[in-house]
Amino acid sequence: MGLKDRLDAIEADITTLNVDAIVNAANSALLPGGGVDGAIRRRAGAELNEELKGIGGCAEGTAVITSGYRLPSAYVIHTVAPIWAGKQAGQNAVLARCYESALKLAEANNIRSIAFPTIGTGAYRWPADTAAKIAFDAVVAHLRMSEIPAAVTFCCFSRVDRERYADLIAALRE
Ligand code: AR6
Repeated sequence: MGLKDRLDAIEADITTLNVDAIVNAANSALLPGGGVDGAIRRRAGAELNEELKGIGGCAEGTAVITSGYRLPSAYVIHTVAPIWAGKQAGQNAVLARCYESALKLAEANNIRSIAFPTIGTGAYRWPADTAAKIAFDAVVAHLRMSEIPAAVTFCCFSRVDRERYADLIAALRE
């Protein structure tokens, strides 16, 4: 299967997706938040809060895995972006590590299909185009090295974002 066949960009609520794992844009205390985290916790149910309390925290650029409870997806992989501090702050590698860490955890758990939201682009204020390039490059680098996960979905929350990722996929050289 070619690289492009393993990638997809959609506009959807990530909590509705029938994939093995969805990724959450969490905070480092793993405390309840808004945005995608709020949506995931609402749909998963209270057990997810309890499991996250037990884990206690997650450093920027790292990831932890939990059950998906009442979500259609069996797992949730939680990762934490840095809060955008401007172009000069040199945080790109940390945002890239969010994707790398999530994909490594997916690989370790034999997760075949995974969906990412646009991590960092909401409350943490990353410019959408900058974040998309970082996300895309990190995902492609992983897929070039590993067969697992077989499929990665960029789950966007706006048409503009979906088109941005669709353009990146279309321009990809195998
Ligand atoms: N499905 C897919 N994408 C969504 C959904 C959804 N249901 N809801 C929002 N988005 P954010 P961050 C998009 O703020 O910037 C949290 O409260 C949203 O439109 O969720 O990494 C945590 O607790 C945006 O494009 O994550 C942290 O404190 C993208 O998901 C902090 O916010 C990410 O926005 C993390 O901020």
